[in-house]
Amino acid sequence: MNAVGDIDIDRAVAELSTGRGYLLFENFFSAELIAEARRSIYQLARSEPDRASHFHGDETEAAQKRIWNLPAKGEAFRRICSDERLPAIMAPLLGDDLMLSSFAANILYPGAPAQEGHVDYPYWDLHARSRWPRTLNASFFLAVEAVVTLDDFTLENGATAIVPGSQKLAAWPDPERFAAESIRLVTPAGSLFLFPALLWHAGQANRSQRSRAALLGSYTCKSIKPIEDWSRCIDPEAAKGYGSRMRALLGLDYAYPAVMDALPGRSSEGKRSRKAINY
Ligand SMILES: O=C(O)CCC(=O)C(=O)O
Repeated sequence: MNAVGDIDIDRAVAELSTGRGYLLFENFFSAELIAEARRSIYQLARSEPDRASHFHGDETEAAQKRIWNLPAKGEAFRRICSDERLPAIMAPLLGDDLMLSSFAANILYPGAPAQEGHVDYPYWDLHARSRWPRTLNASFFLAVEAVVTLDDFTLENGATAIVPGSQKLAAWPDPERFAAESIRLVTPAGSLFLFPALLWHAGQANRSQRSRAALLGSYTCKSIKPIEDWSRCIDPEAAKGYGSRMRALLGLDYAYPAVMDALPGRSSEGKRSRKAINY
């Protein structure tokens, strides 16, 4: 079996691509790591102002909060997003050189409204269909999403809604179909759920008395421009201390885009070249 820990990679990839389009793992991360990440997120939420969010219409009085650029904001976040099991499951879909496109937190405070059903493919604007190639389809995935629950996800507090199988449609969700076919990912804190960014999904309204927080990781293949511009978000000095997996996910050691004029005069790519420019 092609496995990492007790996860059968081939089955996982089949489920994500041609199956139900999502995987849910309870207790994926240790209780200590989740507690530390949760503490940091609520602390950051107290110290940071409201930040840009999406799929809440023109809402200005946010009852939810985004904390962006998490790789720069603590070792716990770096440990979570660079956990070796994530690239092991995603690599068959996104390639070994997959990168992190965004790693942020979403906090839904009591009273937070539901998002509209959407896809992240790999940005947020597939509703503007003409901005994307006409032939775009679901034959391969440009991004995979990883949601890490920091609080229990319940029906009352906004557990994410998804439509199983919708990753095969490569289409913006139809609201009526979304309402009729969506299910909720009710799961305890410390869970991970994975889905291709084409799966129809949306955070739901928080009708409880307590906040609901999650980490949202978006992973993409290397030819996609990440949502968060790591070259400007991450302090290069601090990044010298990051592990090699983390650096690779941030694309810090990847050669392209390159100033080709600055490269040495040799053949550096192709099967017969001794060394690609990024090795
Ligand atoms: O927080 C959630 O439940 C999902 C959030 C989401 O899908 C998004 O912000 O794109």
